[in-house]
Amino acid sequence: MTESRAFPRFPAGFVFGAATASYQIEGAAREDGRGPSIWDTYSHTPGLVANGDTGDIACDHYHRYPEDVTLLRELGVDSYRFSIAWPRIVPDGSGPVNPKGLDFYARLVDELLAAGIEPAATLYHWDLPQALEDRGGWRVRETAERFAEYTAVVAGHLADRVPRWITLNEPWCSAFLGYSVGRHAPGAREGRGALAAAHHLLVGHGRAVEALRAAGVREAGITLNLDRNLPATGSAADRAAVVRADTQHNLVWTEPLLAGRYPHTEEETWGELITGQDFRRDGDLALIGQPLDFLGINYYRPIVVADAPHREPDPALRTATDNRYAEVRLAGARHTAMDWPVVPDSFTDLLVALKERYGDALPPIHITENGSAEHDEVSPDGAVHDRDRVAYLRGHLTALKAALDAGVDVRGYYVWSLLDNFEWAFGYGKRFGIVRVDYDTQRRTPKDSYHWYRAMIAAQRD
Ligand code: IFM
Repeated sequence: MTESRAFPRFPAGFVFGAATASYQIEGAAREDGRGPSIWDTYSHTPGLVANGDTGDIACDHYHRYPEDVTLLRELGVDSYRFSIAWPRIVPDGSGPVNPKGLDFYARLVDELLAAGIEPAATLYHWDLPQALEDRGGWRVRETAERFAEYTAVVAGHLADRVPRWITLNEPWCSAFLGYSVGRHAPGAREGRGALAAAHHLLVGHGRAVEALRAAGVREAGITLNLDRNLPATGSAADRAAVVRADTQHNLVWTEPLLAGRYPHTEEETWGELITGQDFRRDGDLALIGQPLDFLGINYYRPIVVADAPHREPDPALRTATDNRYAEVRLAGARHTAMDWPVVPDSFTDLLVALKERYGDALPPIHITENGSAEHDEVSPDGAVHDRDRVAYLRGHLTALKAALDAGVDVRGYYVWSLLDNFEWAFGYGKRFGIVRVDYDTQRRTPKDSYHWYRAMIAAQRD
């Protein structure tokens, strides 16, 4: 599967990569001194994850990383984005550092460098040490301080070999899926607790950037899952619903990070939940809004929203994601195995709109995740002919190129994901990999999308 039809062409030096995350692939959950994380607790709580799946073994990447680096090398990527498991480094969240945890990432980094692949490390992809959650988790400011300490330890060991660092992955998920919707660890359903978590994640990001700068890293950034929110109709009510959805998903992050302010639409979005809050301090905006070398964006789909009443009538019981809008299914679009609509143009629109809003304050962008879960089947020939994923990748890379042509400064693209893996509350049932993982044998099988992506990268160099 090497047809070169319609490969988009990117500028010289554009970075092509693949991404994964620690809890989703590593396994070895109780090995070499790793402490428990909130995802161990969550996944081991009956009924929370589909099929009772956990990350205990996952893709066994902890032991099989040389084979996975070989897959990356043969793919021809410039860079590999992985995440570091905080509970491997500081098992109790504070206090003693675990040298075996540091050793694992040093070995992985050395293996990547030997294969000619630039490591890109994410410091927090949701596996908070359980001990910190027991002391309040992201609801409390102390967690941001512990995050800065952990960052200093890791960067102190790896800054000389890892050029690109991402503080947080998708803080929206940490704050709102974790502390409001309850579909991610730690599984809370709160109002002000979730808003405090959002703020403390940003404070933690700022403190981590300081630690990364002190360690002399080449590039520091953050990854956001920004949403393209579209109104269900042209009505004023639906357009106002889009403003609330944008505030909750996007502006809560981009305004402090890129414009040095809190969203001016936060009161209409959160009402009493946000007024008189006491978690913000003088100086926080300057800390959060430090210049970044890049902004990471994870993009998968647009979201269609319509005006709706609060789900919870009693304001005292309301969660932070109860913002008077409802998601509507997008008619006419193909939907992936996640039931997400496939609309590549909205990827271009999101990036162009971001540039229009923030202008020169927008740092260079790396697309740190993009990909699709599909209903993969192993053919009698042993291959996985994942045509829908190939079409998704082709469409989104073409849409990305359109954003570059429109003047958006995008420097890199990482496919999600190298491997099929633990898709959080969906368990192993949803497969995002361009490499199939047979969870019984741990056998890796590159899918057609892997071969397509490899040919696309190779074509850039012709
Ligand atoms: O698997 C996740 C990843 O951990 C974060 N971004 C979205 C992916 C697909 O849901």
